[in-house]
Amino acid sequence: MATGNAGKVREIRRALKDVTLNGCPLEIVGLGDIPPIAAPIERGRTFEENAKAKSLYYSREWAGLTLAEDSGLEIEALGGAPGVRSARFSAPQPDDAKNIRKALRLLASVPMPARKARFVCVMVLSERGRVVAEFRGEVRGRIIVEPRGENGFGYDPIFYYRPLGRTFAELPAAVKNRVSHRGRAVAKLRRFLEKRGAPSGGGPDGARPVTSARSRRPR
Ligand code: ITT
Repeated sequence: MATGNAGKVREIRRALKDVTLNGCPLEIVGLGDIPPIAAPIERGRTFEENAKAKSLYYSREWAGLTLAEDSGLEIEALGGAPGVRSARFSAPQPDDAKNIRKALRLLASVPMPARKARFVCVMVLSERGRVVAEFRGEVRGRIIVEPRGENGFGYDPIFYYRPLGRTFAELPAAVKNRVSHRGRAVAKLRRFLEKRGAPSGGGPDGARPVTSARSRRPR
């Protein structure tokens, strides 16, 4: 997994823990588990661009399958911000608590019905400099006025998920995984890996097919 975010690795490991490829268990390693590789700068304007750039970059350094994901929170009243800037919203020295405080400050005068938001996750699976497949997941919620809950990471304490009447930080990991943007994307990835590992092969179910232009080896 081409990510330095331990929260992402934890959630994806958990979601894929019983998947096998041709009868072999998957071993999932994050960037923290291997010798350091200099990180690429995220310059993309969309989650898709960033996920693809990260995936291709690291897949040239790694012999196995490489999964990168770009994710973030889009708040309607802020014109979709923080979006692709979610991790660095409170730059120059961003962290989760400062990002949350900034979002709440900007929303201070916005009434609850207008505090609509969605989490988005785009995953790109690559192998040796070629994109293999892409998966997208989204989940809608509201931004509450004060953080609640201790689980998860990032903006989870202020993201209220109405169907369960809790913030994501108030949900056990397994429950968040079932409904979250990442959980939805990873369910598609899971189906793809299960088919890819099957003896007869077969096309991905729920994966956006990779066209010849997309799968061309980047220069
Ligand atoms: P990598 O690029 O190394 O994967 P990152 O944390 O910088 O790690 P992103 O650029 O994709 O990753 O930024 C994602 C940010 O969006 C993350 O740091 C959180 O602030 C927010 N985010 C994404 N998924 C989230 C989730 O499930 N719960 C809460 N916040 C989330």
